[in-house]
Amino acid sequence: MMDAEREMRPTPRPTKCGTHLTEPEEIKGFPTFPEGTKSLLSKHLTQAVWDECKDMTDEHGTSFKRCILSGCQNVDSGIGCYASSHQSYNQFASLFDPIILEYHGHEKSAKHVSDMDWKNLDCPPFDAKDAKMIKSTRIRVGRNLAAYPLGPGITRDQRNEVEKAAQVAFKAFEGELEGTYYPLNGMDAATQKQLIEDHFLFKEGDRFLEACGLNRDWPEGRGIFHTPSKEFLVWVNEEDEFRIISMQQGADILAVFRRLSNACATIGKVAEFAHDEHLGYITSCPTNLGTALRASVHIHLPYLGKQKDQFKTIADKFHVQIRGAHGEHTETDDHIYDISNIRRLGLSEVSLVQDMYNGVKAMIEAEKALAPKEAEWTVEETAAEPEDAKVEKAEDAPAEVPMASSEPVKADAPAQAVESEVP
Ligand code: ADP
Ligand code: CIR
Repeated sequence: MMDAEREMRPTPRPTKCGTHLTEPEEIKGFPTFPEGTKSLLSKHLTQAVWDECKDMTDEHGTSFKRCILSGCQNVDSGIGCYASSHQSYNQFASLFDPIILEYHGHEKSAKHVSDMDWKNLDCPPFDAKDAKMIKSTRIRVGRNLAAYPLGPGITRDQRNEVEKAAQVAFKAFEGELEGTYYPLNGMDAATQKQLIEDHFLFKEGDRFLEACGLNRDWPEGRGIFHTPSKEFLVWVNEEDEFRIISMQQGADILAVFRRLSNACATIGKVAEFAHDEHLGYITSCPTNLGTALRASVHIHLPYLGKQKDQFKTIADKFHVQIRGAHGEHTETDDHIYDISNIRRLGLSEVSLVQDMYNGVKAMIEAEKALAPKEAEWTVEETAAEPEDAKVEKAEDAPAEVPMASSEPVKADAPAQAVESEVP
């Protein structure tokens, strides 16, 4: 379009954001958010950024409007945007850069560092009695193939090619990493439900992912690889093309990290993942950039869980976040919390698992100090629950957990001050 022609066109009226927006093209004018919207998108999508990017597409043809639809539709988003390709982080840099800076505290000139050597982790086993509070441990990383767009921009054929490439790569796994790939397409409903309930498989229908195009053609091209023990798993074509997961019952964080680090070294030899010096591993959600690592425990904290302020203070101090135990955006109804590192970018994998270990250790100490002396801190023994906690079940929990509001950090705040609710 000629400049003169563009100047002749009337400026579209601002577009009100909300659930009525279902397609990117419906965002015609500058998006306006309801009062009280706290997403980083609403903060950093200025008129100047909009004017620059509104008609842009990335090198694969996915539009800027597609990248922001999630946050324009879901005004309760913490972040509100997804990248459609590695290149879109550069193409739409005027939006992504300030979001990355605010969320991660990672300057444009900063380099990402990596260290997945489990021997560098300082995590002596927990005392046997303390370890009983921890039900299970899980560490995952996200990866995407360098040769393809990210999920929001991938075509159906490309997604199926990624699934095929994944199946080839899985052949490299040996010993405790050897397993079988199960496509979601054709999996019976009962098996799928059980795998989700047992925390092994992703759920379907996330509204944030739906809006950015990540759920297209579901369930085709999606699946799960796992070992017979289900202690090592890989999700294929969910939010990222690969989610590599090590998990097991109990509190042995070192064993879980050792398994993950061996698995990543193995698959890294047969698959080329999208990566650069500044952003580390490239992921569709800007919150996961860098390590794309989330190390978590499911831990029973009936006393500390009741002390909201203290719980949140410890979480902030040790850079961990508190989630419900059934995945992101879930609540807890049995005093079991998901405690995980909140930082992802600019720090090594070892440092982030260390954050989680340190935070969990501090929470265990706080729980012991709050519990009556005779109490036993086990998941099974609900007798240890405080009396008022026993009657407070799911319907009361939402106001309490996750602990943090979704208020974004101040521009000068360090990354660790970011909300516990996302990612
Ligand atoms: P992510 O894959 O980003 O870590 P979710 O929070 O949605 O995202 O978790 C995915 C699944 O993994 C959920 O079923 C969740 O309960 C399970 N999960 C997470 N951490 C643990 C853990 N420490 N032990 C057992 N299951 C876990
Ligand atoms: C949001 O902005 O709140 C959602 N898009 C989720 C952001 C972080 N979570 C994630 O990537 N899993």
